Amino acid sequence: MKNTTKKLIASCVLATTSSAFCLSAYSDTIWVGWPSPDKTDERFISMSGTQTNTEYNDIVIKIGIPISATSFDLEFFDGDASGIGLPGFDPDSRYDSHFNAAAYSYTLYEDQNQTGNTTNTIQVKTDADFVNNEWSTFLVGQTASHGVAVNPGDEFYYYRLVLSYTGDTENDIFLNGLKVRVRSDGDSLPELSILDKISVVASPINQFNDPDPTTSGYPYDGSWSFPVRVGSGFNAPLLFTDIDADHKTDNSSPDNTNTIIPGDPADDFSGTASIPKEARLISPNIRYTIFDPSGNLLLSNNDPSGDAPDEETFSYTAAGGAVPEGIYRWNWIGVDAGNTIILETNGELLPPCVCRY
Ligand SMILES: [Ca+2]
Ligand SMILES: [Ca+2]
Ligand SMILES: [Ca+2]
Ligand SMILES: [Ca+2]
Repeated sequence: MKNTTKKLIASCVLATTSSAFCLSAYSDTIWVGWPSPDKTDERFISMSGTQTNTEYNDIVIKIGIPISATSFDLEFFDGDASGIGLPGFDPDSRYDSHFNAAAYSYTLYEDQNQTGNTTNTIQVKTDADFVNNEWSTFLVGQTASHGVAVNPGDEFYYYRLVLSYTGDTENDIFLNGLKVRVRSDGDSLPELSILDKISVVASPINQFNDPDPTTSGYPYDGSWSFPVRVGSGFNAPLLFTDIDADHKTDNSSPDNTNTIIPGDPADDFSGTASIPKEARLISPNIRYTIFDPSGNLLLSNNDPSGDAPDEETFSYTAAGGAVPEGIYRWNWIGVDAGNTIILETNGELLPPCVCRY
């Protein structure tokens, strides 16, 4: 796709008469979120389909709750999908753009063995269970252990969260922005990482209500920095695939197998006599760099993918054939506000924001 314009805590108690403080089962109030636990940074997971010039994928998030924890909380920001279409028109809606769209299903499974099983469902909710433009509860005080034996060496209780659109992904008009965050008790932090593909976007999603770069104090600067974790004994090569970056010319690709599909609308669209310049342009032209765990530059790509279904892949194998373990960095700049990009890697895509609340 697509830029979006063209289409449409802890429990708190009053301690004294003059102040309040929070008492919690948790040793701290640190939330780990994807893409962040910050409701003000204007960055989102996006779920959308063919009618918004993008590619639909279920979003699958691996959740690790430390073995030392006894319970955890899981929340969604703007898990609703109130949208701007009819029926269900909501003039105050944020971060959703819909027209007669169906429901979203959000399901948490036990997945200790990381097999993708769907036999042990922990919780199911839909977009109707969540509020607009705020955090709300998916689970609170959930027992960390889920009744399944952990494997030798496991440091976490593993869960899998699957976000799905239940309607026609080819023909329905829908774009749902949301965030996910988790916290647990004990001394170790929980983890969130992406399995399969992830689509991200910065506001505006709802062009009538969402902040954009012309808004005072708008925080998004067009950059995303994704950590990609590679474990020991990784089977080479390490793959980085981007889809729907909407590069304006799309003349090349890292794998030299490029099909030229220019962005529509293009990132850094500079306007024509009849079509004004995009209000959401963030310079420069969309691009990315990739660094290895030692900080060495592996690739500088100034011409990522064009419009969906265009996709491009960079394949990395170090000298000698192995892929060293550690945290790689996939750094994007110039990603216009409202431009959805889809990312996929066979490493573990960790949250781009390391800020914690
Ligand atoms: Ca909303
Ligand atoms: Ca939403
Ligand atoms: Ca740009
Ligand atoms: Ca796009």
